[in-house]
Amino acid sequence: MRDKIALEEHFATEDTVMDSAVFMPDDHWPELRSRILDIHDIRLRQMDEHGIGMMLLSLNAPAVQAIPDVSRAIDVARRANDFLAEQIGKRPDRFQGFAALPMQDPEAAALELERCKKDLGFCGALVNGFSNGSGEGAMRYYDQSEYWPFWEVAHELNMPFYLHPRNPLPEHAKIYEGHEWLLGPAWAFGHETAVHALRLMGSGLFDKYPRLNIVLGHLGEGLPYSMWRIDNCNAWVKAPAKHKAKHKIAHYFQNNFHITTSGNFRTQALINAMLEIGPDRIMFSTDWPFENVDHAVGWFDAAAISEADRRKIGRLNAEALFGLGGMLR
Ligand code: GRE
Ligand code: ZN
Repeated sequence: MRDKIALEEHFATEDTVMDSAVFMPDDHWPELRSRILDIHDIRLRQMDEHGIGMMLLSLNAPAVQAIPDVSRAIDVARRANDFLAEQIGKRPDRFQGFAALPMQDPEAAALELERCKKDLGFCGALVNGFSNGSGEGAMRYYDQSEYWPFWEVAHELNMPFYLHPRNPLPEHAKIYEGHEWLLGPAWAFGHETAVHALRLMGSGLFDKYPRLNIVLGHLGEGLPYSMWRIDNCNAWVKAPAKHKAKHKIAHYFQNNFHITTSGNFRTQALINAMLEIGPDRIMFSTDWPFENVDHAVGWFDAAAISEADRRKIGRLNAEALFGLGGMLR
């Protein structure tokens, strides 16, 4: 398929690039480093070669979210966003952007989101999971009440929010002790992110802000496969739901969430997702530079789905969600 749009596609700045080093074997780090710091050379060639018309770019992980010093978090986010805007300005027909946000300070995050929409023309935000709080082991999840004014701004600005993975803090990762291979993209990323997404759904946030759009990568971080069980386990007991939200969790998943194919190139999983969230809420992505564009595209272009669904997932859904109509070739 030509002219695909891809939206979990990362870059790094000199401030954040080393955050990605731990995820790569030493002998692959020079290659990843050159891929992630590049915008207009290797990346654009990959896009041309594999039928990607546009990438929506986002900062690498965990970057801003893992900076405990709030003023530094604000500064790193601002600089990354300014750099990204400059790069987009050189090829607005091929690149658009997601804001990095200093979620450690909800008010500063809302202001940066507004700046990124109004001054820089970004089409959403991408945040790497919880933010480090002050003090050892402190984590801030965005269902917490101090974040609701931030969500009000995101809702008002109609800016989709991509909740991207990060690892749990070492002091909260005891379950993985001695099994470090489970950290990162193999398992811990998805688990961490799925729980965060469920916290948002169960908090009642989407009852208050019903037009909020949250995007998850990796075909929904396992949630499509588990959605029925989350709402229907032990149904014979007929107890009321224990969460604060008005509707079943699946209601929010199907009305406030979108998922992408980043890093999960498996037709069986895609079809499960199409049956649970529907083909209108799934969007193509690769997860460059952590995954290869040819692996994502080779799979997606040939996947056993209808051509109408391929057009929606490959391009049309992203065009509609991010209002990209006017910017595309
Ligand atoms: C990602 O951001 O998607 C990512 C990492 C590190 C390893 C793999 C991966 O940040 O997909
Ligand atoms: Zn990613």
